[in-house]
Amino acid sequence: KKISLIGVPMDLGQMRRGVDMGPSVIRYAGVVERLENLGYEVEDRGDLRIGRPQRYDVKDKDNLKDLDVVVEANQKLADEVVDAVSGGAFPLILGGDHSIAIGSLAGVAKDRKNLGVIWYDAHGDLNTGETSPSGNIHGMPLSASIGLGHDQLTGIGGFSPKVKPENVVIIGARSLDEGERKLIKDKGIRVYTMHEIDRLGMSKVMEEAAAHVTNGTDGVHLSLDLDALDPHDAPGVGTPVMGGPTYRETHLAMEILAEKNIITSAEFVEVNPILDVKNQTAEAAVALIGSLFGEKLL
Ligand code: DIR
Ligand code: MN
Ligand code: MN
Ligand code: MN
Repeated sequence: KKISLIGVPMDLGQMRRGVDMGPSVIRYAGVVERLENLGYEVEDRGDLRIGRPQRYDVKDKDNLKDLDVVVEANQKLADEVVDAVSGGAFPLILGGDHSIAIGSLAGVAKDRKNLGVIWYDAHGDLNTGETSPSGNIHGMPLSASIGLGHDQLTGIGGFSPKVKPENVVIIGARSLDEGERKLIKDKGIRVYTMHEIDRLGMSKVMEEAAAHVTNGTDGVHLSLDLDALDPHDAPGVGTPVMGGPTYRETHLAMEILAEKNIITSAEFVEVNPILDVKNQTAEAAVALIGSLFGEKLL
């Protein structure tokens, strides 16, 4: 089984510089060796070349920061994912900030018309330029992928939407903006907030989530924002929120996905080594990737 690794050194979707080093530190933490030890053939496609704005964090009239460079990077990523998939590989994308999910999903959804998505995140990433309090595009990739927001974002890959709202599950949410809450209700998006995780336990949540995203779908993409984890376990992220699932609970989530063998593409995003403690967050990402790909102690 072949895995294509794609690095996306992009930090323009949010305000904390440094998340562009994510792919590098995740490699440093040993992702290739970890996967090879599990028997996978790993093709490291290296990092995409990402543009730079003349000045950072400049919002356009639609409340979108660095839109042009973000769009260009995502188009490149979509093409790279299509190329990896055409060679029969599992695309594993390393961020970069979460705005890159737009390109990942554009690439993957090209031949999966009913893609399921697991969005493991402290946030909903369901803003648009109209609802966003920040103008940061990393708070918008899920809405863009269901066809909402600026047409340069929804149009990446040349088609829209990439995903149907009924095929999406958000897990770990504990920070949602007003417009995101409204959208979740209007579109009937399944969300397991920390309340449900506390009440049901991660095991039950993952059973239900897996059933939901495989119902009538032809593949499942896992989009894992490291800020989903409790900041105690993943301090190296730009927008930490207290009270998240632990390292252990997140391992369990990955192990359940591995057991069910339903994930067909994945990305790990928002690792920022500048904000981290001894590369702990990249180390966590690599350990979680191990579990997702079937690593077991015995
Ligand atoms: C916030 C933060 N909802 C925004 N979003 C983050 O700016 O739209 N997403 N941090 O990962
Ligand atoms: Mn987040
Ligand atoms: Mn996110
Ligand atoms: Mn984020």
